[in-house]
Amino acid sequence: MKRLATLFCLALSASAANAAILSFEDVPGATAGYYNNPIPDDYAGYDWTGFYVTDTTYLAAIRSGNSSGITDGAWAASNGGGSPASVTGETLFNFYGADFTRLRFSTAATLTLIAYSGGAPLYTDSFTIGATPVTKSYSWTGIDRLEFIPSVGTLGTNVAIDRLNLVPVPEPETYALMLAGLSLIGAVARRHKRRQTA
Ligand SMILES: [Ca+2]
Ligand SMILES: [Ca+2]
Repeated sequence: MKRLATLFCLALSASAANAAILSFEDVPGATAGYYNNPIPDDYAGYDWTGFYVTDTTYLAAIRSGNSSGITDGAWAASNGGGSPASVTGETLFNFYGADFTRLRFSTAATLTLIAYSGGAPLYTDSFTIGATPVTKSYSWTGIDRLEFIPSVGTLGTNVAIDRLNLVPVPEPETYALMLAGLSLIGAVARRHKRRQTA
């Protein structure tokens, strides 16, 4: 009985393996000290457009830059060149927030986030980004695409993004599997109890 419960918990945690705060520490092919490491498609189960990663080596060195945009580990994502960037899921996901920092230039800048499902905008928010990180929290559920659109300054607006909290929405078959596991545990527990009372 105990072993069955353990197995069930293992299966549950495996199905939740994608649920994570992305810190961009493990992007394949990224070179330290280089400013434009693209995030490849399928990284963490998402497709990335206009997204790059940079590390402390680079961020500490760039002109008027800072490394404070990295709020966890040694790497952060950014919209290379100050352009809009987006992340797309192959299935629906929830967006719970991220840390945002303006990487360069002293002019005030805003960042607009727009979340879509099936091409229809569901959620949006705009806020000022500064040279110190701001942690934003959301509960944007059931989306398949999230856009990050910076206001365009003289030289573009480079935004560091770290601790990006994206959680896949479980698919119906995952729920079915969980239900099956639960009823199996229930059945075994009942049989166990019958045997004890017999
Ligand atoms: Ca990081
Ligand atoms: Ca893909």
